[in-house]
Amino acid sequence: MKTSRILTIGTASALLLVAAPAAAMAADVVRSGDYTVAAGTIIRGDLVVTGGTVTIHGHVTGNVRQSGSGGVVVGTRGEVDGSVVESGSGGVRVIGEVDGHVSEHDSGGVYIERSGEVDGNVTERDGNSLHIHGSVDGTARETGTGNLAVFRTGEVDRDVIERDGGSLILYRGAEIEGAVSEGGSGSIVRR
Ligand SMILES: [Ca+2]
Ligand SMILES: [Ca+2]
Ligand SMILES: [Ca+2]
Repeated sequence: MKTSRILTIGTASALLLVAAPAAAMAADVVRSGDYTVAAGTIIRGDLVVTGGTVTIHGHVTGNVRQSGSGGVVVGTRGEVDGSVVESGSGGVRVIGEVDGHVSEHDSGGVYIERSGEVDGNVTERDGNSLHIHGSVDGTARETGTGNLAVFRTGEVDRDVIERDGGSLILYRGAEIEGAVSEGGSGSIVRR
């Protein structure tokens, strides 16, 4: 900028348009193998990836569905407006934002990191565990062999439910606004 004048809202909007990402994709995107949504990229619609890990540093306006080997990583600046559904081997790691639900099936786990935000429910099934260091606005549920742990920075606005093998582990400082429920062979452990 050569001038130091204060930008009007109109001018600022125009600049944002000029700076809009070059790689904006209109249709749903279907890929096989590892796939990365780069920072600044917007996928307008759903992203479907089979047989590879999908890493999101940009923005997906629809749902993200991953199947087969590989998992899903929503990076620090990654945004998913819809839900994330993962199956097959591999898990889900949320460091950025998911506006919908997170649903994991089969052998992997789910890790909501400290900066991670999920507006919907988080469900982890079958093998492995659900670890919450960040915020979940809906219900957190783990079924199958693993544990459900809410760490000291973790926040869950609705219920926390653990079933089957494994325990429900609640660290001091964890904030849970709903009910806490443990079923199956484990127990509620407070640390
Ligand atoms: Ca998978
Ligand atoms: Ca699992
Ligand atoms: Ca369990």
